[in-house]
Amino acid sequence: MVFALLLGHLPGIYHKSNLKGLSMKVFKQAFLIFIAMGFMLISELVVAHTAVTVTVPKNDAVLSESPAEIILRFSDEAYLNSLTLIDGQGEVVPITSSLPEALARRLSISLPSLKSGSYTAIWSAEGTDSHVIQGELSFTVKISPQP
Ligand SMILES: [Cu+2]
Repeated sequence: MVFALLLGHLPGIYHKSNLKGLSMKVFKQAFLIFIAMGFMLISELVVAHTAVTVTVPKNDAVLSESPAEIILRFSDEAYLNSLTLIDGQGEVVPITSSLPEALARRLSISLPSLKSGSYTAIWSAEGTDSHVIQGELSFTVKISPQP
């Protein structure tokens, strides 16, 4: 009787423990995948893509004279794809000088003489890992009238 009961339960126990072992294995795998994904996410954030570190003028700067140039400084070498300067009326201000073509950490864009007003430079650059970096830089020129 006890033997029969044991025998009857045995496959059940075996099956259960096997299932438990299997689900544990699946759980462990899922956990490892989860950890790996976490690491991938973190490394994606930590592995620094080229980023702009300093701009001249600074964003939102108020300048007493027309800036001679815009300087974009990057954490690593970058190419300038484009730079568009827009005035306070939304009109594109033509940049007469040629844009820098070389790969550099410091990109300088010579500006034409600007009159008083607000300006926004919209730029796009590309790091050596071919990720596109975009930014906007706004500044105001406030030239005090000559006495
Ligand atoms: Cu990148």
